[in-house]
Amino acid sequence: MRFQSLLLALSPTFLSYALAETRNFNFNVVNADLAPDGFTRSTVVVNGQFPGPLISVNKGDTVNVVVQNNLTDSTMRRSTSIHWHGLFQARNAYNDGPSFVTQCPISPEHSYTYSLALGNQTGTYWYHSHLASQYLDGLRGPIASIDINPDPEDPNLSLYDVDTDETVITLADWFHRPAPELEAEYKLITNTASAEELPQSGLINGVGRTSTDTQPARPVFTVTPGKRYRYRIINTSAITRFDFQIQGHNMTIIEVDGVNHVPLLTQRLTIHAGQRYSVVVEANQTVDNYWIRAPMTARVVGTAPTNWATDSANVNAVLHYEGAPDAEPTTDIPALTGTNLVESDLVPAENPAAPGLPVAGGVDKVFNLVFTTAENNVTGHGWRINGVQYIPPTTPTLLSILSGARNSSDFGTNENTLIIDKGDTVEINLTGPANHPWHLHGHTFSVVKGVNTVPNYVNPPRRDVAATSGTGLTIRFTADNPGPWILHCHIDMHLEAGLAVVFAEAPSEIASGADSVDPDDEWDGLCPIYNALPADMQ
Ligand SMILES: *[C@@H]1O[C@H](CO)[C@@H](O)[C@H](O)[C@H]1NC(C)=O
Ligand SMILES: *[C@@H]1O[C@H](CO)[C@@H](O)[C@H](O)[C@H]1NC(C)=O
Ligand SMILES: *[C@@H]1O[C@H](CO)[C@@H](O)[C@H](O)[C@H]1NC(C)=O
Ligand SMILES: *[C@@H]1O[C@H](CO)[C@@H](O)[C@H](O)[C@H]1NC(C)=O
Ligand SMILES: *[C@@H]1O[C@H](CO)[C@@H](O)[C@H](O)[C@H]1NC(C)=O
Ligand SMILES: *[C@@H]1O[C@H](CO)[C@@H](O)[C@H](O)[C@H]1NC(C)=O
Ligand SMILES: *[C@@H]1O[C@H](CO)[C@@H](O)[C@H](O)[C@H]1NC(C)=O
Ligand SMILES: *[C@@H]1O[C@H](CO)[C@@H](O)[C@H](O)[C@H]1NC(C)=O
Ligand SMILES: *[C@@H]1O[C@H](CO)[C@@H](O)[C@H](O)[C@H]1NC(C)=O
Ligand SMILES: [Cu+2]
Repeated sequence: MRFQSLLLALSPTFLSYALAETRNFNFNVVNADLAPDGFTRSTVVVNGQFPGPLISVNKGDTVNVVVQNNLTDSTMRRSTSIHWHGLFQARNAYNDGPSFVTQCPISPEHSYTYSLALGNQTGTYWYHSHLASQYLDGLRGPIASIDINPDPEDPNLSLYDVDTDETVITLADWFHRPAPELEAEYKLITNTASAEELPQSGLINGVGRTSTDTQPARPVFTVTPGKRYRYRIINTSAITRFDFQIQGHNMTIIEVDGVNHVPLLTQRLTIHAGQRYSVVVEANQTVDNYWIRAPMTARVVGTAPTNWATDSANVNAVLHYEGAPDAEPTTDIPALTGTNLVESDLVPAENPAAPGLPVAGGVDKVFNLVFTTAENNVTGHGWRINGVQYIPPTTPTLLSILSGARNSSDFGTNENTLIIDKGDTVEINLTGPANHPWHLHGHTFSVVKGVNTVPNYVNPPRRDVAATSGTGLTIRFTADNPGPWILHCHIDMHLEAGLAVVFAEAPSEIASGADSVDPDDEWDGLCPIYNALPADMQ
């Protein structure tokens, strides 16, 4: 239930203190045989379930997640690390999660506790493995600050009535073969066409179908006529994007990657890997059952490898009105109709301007990053940024900084590490093929130029994942969060094949002073334990 009237009667300041608490979660990372689309395979999952458990929290909470690594299946990675996608992690970069950027992986039969202070962040986030391509094997799940304690300062609280665990919608692509096998195949030097490894199915809240296997019941989202629902849609995919539409209903977008945006009505939307949208849907149509559709599209080039079996349009759920028959809609699944969301129409609710001056390059630092494919006989088929393929170091970037690294030249060439100073306004121009979704850790950024051809410095969308259009992508942010933050393509195979740079943001401030990052003893122990492992346990 909602406590809206009570909450609005209290002062926001009092509330943020009154509601903030410490919440503890136990994540047992295990191998489990699951069949989310009817086909049984061994997986890497939290507490035996896919998607992983919802972390339901309030503004201001501190979240402790004890990750126990109980992985045993040697066809997949045995170690692990978890990234908390979208959390800023101020002074807490050591708990951000990407292996070899901010930590060494958690070894089998060991545990590590991630302590996450949410600060003033609200909205919708997710977590996933950030070791090699392990999240394809299942380690992904949602985080949301929701219902029992809605953010009392949410400017759009009055726009919706229902926001619960049941209104979180995770979309995922699902693979039938283990990630290491897919990764090796993708990187083969003979894969000169850069052909993608493609999923076998798309899942909505962990349920999907393939045309060949048994057909699990479709997920059902039940609504009470007259109520307005805040659905939090999370694209946890590793490669595919989804087009999302609810038959007979429009959606009003109010949140984009944790940032409140001015309400925008849309008939459907495209959501890229890593992105989130909160939409309000009003259950004001004839009592009936309606199709929720999320057909997948993969950014495929070349000839797909032999495992291509995607039934890409068979990603459907049911919007069920109370009072309607307990059945699927009687109509055929309709084609997508109406107008799609145009990302550049989104306007942040607060302080919408991009940092810096409203002219190209009107910032303290400009990075022009050109990305291309390239092959060599050592690392195989890969991706390069300005000619460099990112290959993770054995010493995590954070540890190098704490040990004295300050300049780009203090890092290996393949670490592709770029320095920014505290307080810098930063512009990044990414030039390369379309539909690569770029994610920056530690920040949200202004999408100055995405699908729009004329840069918008006045009120561009603000988020933490944005895809390149045919004309590249220009983003801006302010360096107000010292830490090593990776910027990478969220198509997981591309990241593994080198499509990343790391920003060492304010390295001196990371090492000492009021903004410093001080890892605990448990973190200090991760590298020695991991480095002592035989290769098949890593
Ligand atoms: C994980 O391993 C720990 C330590 O060996 C054990 O105590 C625990 O029961 C295991 N949990 C699961 C879910 O396997
Ligand atoms: C949240 O806190 C961060 C870090 O202190 C600050 O930069 C940001 O402006 C705050 N945002 C809001 C909406 O208060
Ligand atoms: C929702 O929030 C936006 C941004 O603050 C504001 O412009 C709009 O008026 C709000 N709508 C309602 C119905 O409160
Ligand atoms: C998820 O992201 C992938 C990769 O960008 C994209 O192809 C897919 O359409 C996204 N899903 C949705 C529902 O937008
Ligand atoms: C959805 O929006 C479109 C465009 O504004 C409008 O024509 C249509 O009637 C709306 N549909 C519903 C069910 O509100
Ligand atoms: C249903 O709700 C939508 C979105 O709030 C609104 O645009 C539409 O006019 C409503 N339709 C009816 C029949 O009330
Ligand atoms: C960065 O991108 C903007 C917008 O596309 C462009 O106008 C500008 O020339 C680029 N900056 C540099 C230094 O190339
Ligand atoms: C890889 O090695 C083969 C055989 O030595 C050579 O013909 C080929 O040019 C090499 N390819 C690259 C990309 O270096
Ligand atoms: C970093 O490089 C700059 C310019 O090359 C140099 O002045 C500075 O001393 C270097 N700092 C360190 C810590 O090596
Ligand atoms: Cu990519």
